[in-house]
Amino acid sequence: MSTTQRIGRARARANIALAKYWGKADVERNLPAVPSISMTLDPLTTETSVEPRADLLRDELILNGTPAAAVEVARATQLLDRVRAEAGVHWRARIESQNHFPTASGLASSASGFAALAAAARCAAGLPFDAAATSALARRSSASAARSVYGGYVELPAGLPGDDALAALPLAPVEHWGLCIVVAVTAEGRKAVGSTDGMTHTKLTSPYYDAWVEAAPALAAEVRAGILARDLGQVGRAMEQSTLAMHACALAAAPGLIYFQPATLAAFARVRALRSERRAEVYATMDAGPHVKALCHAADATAVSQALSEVPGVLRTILAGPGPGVELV
Ligand code: 2P0
Repeated sequence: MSTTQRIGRARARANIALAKYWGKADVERNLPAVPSISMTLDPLTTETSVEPRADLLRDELILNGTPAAAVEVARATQLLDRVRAEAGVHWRARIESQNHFPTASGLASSASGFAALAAAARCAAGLPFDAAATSALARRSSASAARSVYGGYVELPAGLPGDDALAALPLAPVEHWGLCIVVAVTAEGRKAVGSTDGMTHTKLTSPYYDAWVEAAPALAAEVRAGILARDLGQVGRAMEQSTLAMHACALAAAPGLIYFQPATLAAFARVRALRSERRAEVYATMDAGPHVKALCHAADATAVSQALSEVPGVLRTILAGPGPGVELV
């Protein structure tokens, strides 16, 4: 291997969906059945390097300093195979990926992880930076990762079966609106049912799946319009409805998927109480896990964090503003 072989390095951030993705239009190509809209989070970063190596027979993946499980290596290899095919290269790589998340934040790292890996792998293969191609590549591995390629407020449209170029689109930059998300962490450890399995199970068994897929575009349109108008009430009401409709659909699967813990509902209730008591304009969302994410103006974030910290079962809170998209470093 020549000594000029480049190492690709990239940094990407986690994101939280304000309009939820749940369900696939095409499992093979990992195309979402509904549009989703997210905010990229500033402090929650993943840094990944891809080092092409002539001496390796297969790819290696070091996650947070430890060799990754075979299933995780296989997902990384699938992504690298697409990059190698496009660039016409045949090396194997040593991948190192480090999450700089607050300790045990309880937040998924697949979005920031695959966005960083996609950018780093394309760079290592000598492909020019191309945000749409990076987003489409990341989306194949984890649809929410397509959104982390862009900063600020981001939309991933629903996919039509077979549309392998589907990528996220930037909706508004970081400077557009300084909202804050307060994450109320309610449990340690990994969730019981992963998102991919949860979506498949829901589609196969929930009588509400078709209703969710039908309702989701209008909710995403409300979130989009609210972001563009900087109207927190419009975004927040649609976000809560999107959250609860997604969970209602999953709860009605057989057997039902319950991502809530008692503290989840207690924190959700506290958010609504803060609103009804006019102490803060704040709205809540939950993903495929027990944590509650509260969306508010930056000026209210400290008060919201304090109120959520007092809820029994809330272990800690993390404050996050909008952050930039993927960066080559
Ligand atoms: C979201 N979630 O929009 C939704 C809300 C979870 C609940 O995107 O199967 O890990 O890898 O494409 O990206 C989690 O889904 O799923 C997710 P795959 P991913 O943020």
